[in-house]
Amino acid sequence: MTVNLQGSESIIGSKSFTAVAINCAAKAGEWIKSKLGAHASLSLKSSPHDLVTEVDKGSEKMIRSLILTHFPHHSFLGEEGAGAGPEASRQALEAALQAEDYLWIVDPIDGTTNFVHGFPGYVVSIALAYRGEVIVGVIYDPSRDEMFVAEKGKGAYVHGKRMQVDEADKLGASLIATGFPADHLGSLPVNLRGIQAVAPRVRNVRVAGSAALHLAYVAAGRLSGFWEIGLSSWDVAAGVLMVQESGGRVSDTSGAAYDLRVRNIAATNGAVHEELLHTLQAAGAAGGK
Ligand code: 2AM
Ligand code: CA
Repeated sequence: MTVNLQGSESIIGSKSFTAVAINCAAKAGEWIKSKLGAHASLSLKSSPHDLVTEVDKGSEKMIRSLILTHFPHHSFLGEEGAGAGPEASRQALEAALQAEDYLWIVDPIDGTTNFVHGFPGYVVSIALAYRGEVIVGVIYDPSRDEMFVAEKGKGAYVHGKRMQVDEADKLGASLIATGFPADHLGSLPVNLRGIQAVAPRVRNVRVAGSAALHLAYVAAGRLSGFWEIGLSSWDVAAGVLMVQESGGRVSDTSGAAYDLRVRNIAATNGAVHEELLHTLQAAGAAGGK
């Protein structure tokens, strides 16, 4: 780690940030998997497409309490602690960024719709930011028992092996993913325009239902790129670091540098980045601010 644990930062056993993140993701992921097909409640958040179960809430509670046990002075932002909708998500991020230098950004289940339907592709995503810059990112996929881990400046790994983005040098040789967030009024039409423009130009398109998993797959070289309009910080923070540490490129869909406030994201192997952005922009599919 470039940022060291100091004094009161680590209360129990001086565990590293990354070790705590991995431990939380593994524990929460196993628990989520044990609840597959057995969740009791299903609530709607901002719309009928925006689902939450008691398993999302339980997972967040478990992760939060473990993290705060180790790092009681850190700040914590989780999807289920924030209100529903883009504005609430923006406000929750701003408040959390003001609070402390160290901020944990957690999606307790990314891919809740998959989880509810028993479709593999739901993950736990945990990121740690220091003064707004992501320094640790962990994504755990319990269906396939895959732990993706990235540390700023130290690379990204899966199954203990360093990840590397793929070598596609044009969209025509690329497998590209996107997604449909719950906001059907704002994001859906833009994402559909994007698909219409991108699909004829690429080898194929995948829509697996979890932004975090898509980003981990870009890092692992299983996808050449991913874009999506209307995401929140917890969907992407861990995966963004993973792509960067695997030699890829991340920006917003207008080409501006990534920061935690970015909601319209493009992440690729680097080589196909400009072509993807141009395709989206030419189709009016890059979204607004
Ligand atoms: P979730 O499963 O945690 O809700 C699917 O296209 C991706 O969009 C998933 O990563 C999903 O995360 C995310 N997503 C769904 N609804 C969203 C919303 N209202 N705001 C931001 N991201 C959302
Ligand atoms: Ca999410």
